[in-house]
Amino acid sequence: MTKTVFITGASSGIGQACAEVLAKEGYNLLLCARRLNRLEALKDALLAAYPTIQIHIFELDVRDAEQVANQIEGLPPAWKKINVLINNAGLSQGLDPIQNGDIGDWDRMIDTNIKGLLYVSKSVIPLMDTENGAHIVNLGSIAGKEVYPNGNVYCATKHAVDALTKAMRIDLLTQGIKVTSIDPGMVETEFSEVRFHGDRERAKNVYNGVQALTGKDIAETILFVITRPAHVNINDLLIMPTAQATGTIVNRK
Ligand code: NDP
Ligand code: 8X3
Repeated sequence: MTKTVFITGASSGIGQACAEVLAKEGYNLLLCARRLNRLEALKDALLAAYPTIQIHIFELDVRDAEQVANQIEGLPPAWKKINVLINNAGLSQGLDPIQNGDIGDWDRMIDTNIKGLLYVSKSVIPLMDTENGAHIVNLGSIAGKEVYPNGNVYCATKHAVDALTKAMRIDLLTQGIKVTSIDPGMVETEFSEVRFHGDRERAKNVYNGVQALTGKDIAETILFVITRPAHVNINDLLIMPTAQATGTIVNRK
């Protein structure tokens, strides 16, 4: 049976890499993000490479509770059996001491990383195909395991994701839905560019002298996690570049 994976934030970085890796493995894909043009290009490229799979894309801002409910409720019937939900959409905005923090940045992180993940999960859980294997994979972070200078609100949102992953595992236990947290250190994506509000130079410096993880590294890890036997669940997986020991201790060459 071909399984269906729902990926939020598939227009870039880790989410896009998950789509690429899972398409190659023959999964059908439900892909969403705000930038529909990117999803269209990704869909075209993946279908050209893997013509036997099916892909459905749609525009979604996970911060909008009503839009999330309506879009998921309005999915074509054939897409209403979901095996894997990858709650990947997320962002960091700003890297300032809390006393200088920008309230708009705080709101965007809290609304996306915590509330967005909750809205999507609430709508997708009733559609999960528990008979054939159902799994929720939440993108946490090293920032959900420790707190680093100026990381304050972003770290708080990822600590919340950590708590929600544990809570989901308890609440969904009797439904047989697996729940996993994937917690990466530095992954070179558009993440830092978004954190620094489009300052590409500052973003590039984050990865200077270090071989960061790639989106593909994380996607391949997620593939491993979702292909364990039915009786095996990986609860939590912290994955770092070899050159990174903690959120801030990095061996740069
Ligand atoms: P990118 O910026 O490359 O990708 C983020 C994705 O999230 C984009 O597809 C973006 O799509 C989507 N997104 C952001 N806001 C929204 C929204 N409101 N509604 C829908 N989609 C949204 O970053 P990454 O790939 O690195 O980040 C993916 C996840 O991994 C995040 O949760 C991040 O916190 C986490 N992570 C990243 C690490 C890193 O070092 N890069 C390390 C640890 C965790 P669009 O803008 O089109 O809506
Ligand atoms: C992203 C990794 O170290 O910038 O979650 O917080 S870090």
